[in-house]
Amino acid sequence: MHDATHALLVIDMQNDFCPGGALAVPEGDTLVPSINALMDEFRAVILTQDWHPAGHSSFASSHAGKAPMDSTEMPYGTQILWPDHCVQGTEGAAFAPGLRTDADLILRKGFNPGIDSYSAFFENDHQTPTGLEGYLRTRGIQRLTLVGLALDFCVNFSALDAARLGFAVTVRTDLSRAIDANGSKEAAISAMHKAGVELR
Ligand code: VGL
Ligand code: ZN
Repeated sequence: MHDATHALLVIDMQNDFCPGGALAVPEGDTLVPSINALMDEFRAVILTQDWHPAGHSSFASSHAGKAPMDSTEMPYGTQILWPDHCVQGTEGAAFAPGLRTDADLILRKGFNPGIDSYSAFFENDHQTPTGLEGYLRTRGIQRLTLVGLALDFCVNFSALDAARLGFAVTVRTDLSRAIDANGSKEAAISAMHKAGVELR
């Protein structure tokens, strides 16, 4: 059992990121039993949920002439355009079947129509906070273990922000899977490594 300063952050284990979902990550669903078991080892467990309004600006369908996996320039930088996914209240946004949801906190992100939020800490402008940092600090949490989906997007951005904020960060790559668009998996692993994230 880890002590109370060490939290488990379970990123975006939702139907749309599992096989059969709108933005399926290969083998995403296979992580559920091991993540459930890992929750027993932590006194603090936080789940995140990608939670977009219909017509969100990260959806290709919101941009004339664009297809999923195209990019567009947003005021905050380049944005990959995704298939419609994790629309608030839909089955696709629900947690993967069997995932334990007896967590301390369920943090939703990506709800602002004009900006995406891969990270559990900041939206994609790297400035607008989600509030998670304050939640963790006021609970005295200093170390984080991250698992979930997707390794090269939401896990990666969350881990990089957490490391930058001064948390000690471990990513369990065995309990995460990547979308792997255009080499994004290797790029994410090297970025996390460079940032001092422990990868195991
Ligand atoms: C994610 C792409 C778009 C993720 C969320 O959870 O990694 N990726 N929205
Ligand atoms: Zn999303």
